[in-house]
Amino acid sequence: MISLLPQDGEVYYFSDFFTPEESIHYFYKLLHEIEWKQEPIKLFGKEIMQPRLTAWHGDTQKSYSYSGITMNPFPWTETLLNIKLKIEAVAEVSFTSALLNLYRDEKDSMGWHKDDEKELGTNPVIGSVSLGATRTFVLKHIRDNGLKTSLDLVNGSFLLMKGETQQHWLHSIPKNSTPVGPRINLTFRILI
Ligand SMILES: O=C(O)CCC(=O)C(=O)O
Ligand SMILES: [Mn+2]
Repeated sequence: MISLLPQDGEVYYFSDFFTPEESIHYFYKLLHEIEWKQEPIKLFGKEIMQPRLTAWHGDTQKSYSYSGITMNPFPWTETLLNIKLKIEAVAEVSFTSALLNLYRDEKDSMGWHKDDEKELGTNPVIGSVSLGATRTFVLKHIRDNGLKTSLDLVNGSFLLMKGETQQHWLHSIPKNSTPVGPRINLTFRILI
């Protein structure tokens, strides 16, 4: 496997991880069975609504703080457990929870951040599944100005971030310049 990052972390991309049939099935299953909500976040002391819908599922009763909000997990669904089993075989870890994101259209996005909450420990392994519309994922190095890489996350793909990635790189899903349909992203994590 070849990392997409030149230094300071490891990112691996599997474009055809799920078949198109599986991906469409999972997409509609999750679209309907998940209680999607638009949650507020604190930005520079002000509460604003997140530019996407989210949900938090996992096998722990511990709550999790994310971008200034605390999320209480819903239990795993059968769909999420099936997906989790399949990615764990490649990631070689056991995930304890997942943050679910629904980008309704091209205007929904996720700003620059690292997944470095203390509940994730040092050098977390993060497994990210993409279903539905293709969106661009951008990574930029924190110190090395201009060190940037981007890739299109397609339907049925799996992205694995590990090593020191969350210490040295920020990532984001920018708004899309052209109209796109909905996309579901699942980021599996390990809460310690
Ligand atoms: O939608 C994506 O691919 C990224 C999601 C993400 O970075 C996150 O949930 O922390
Ligand atoms: Mn993230």
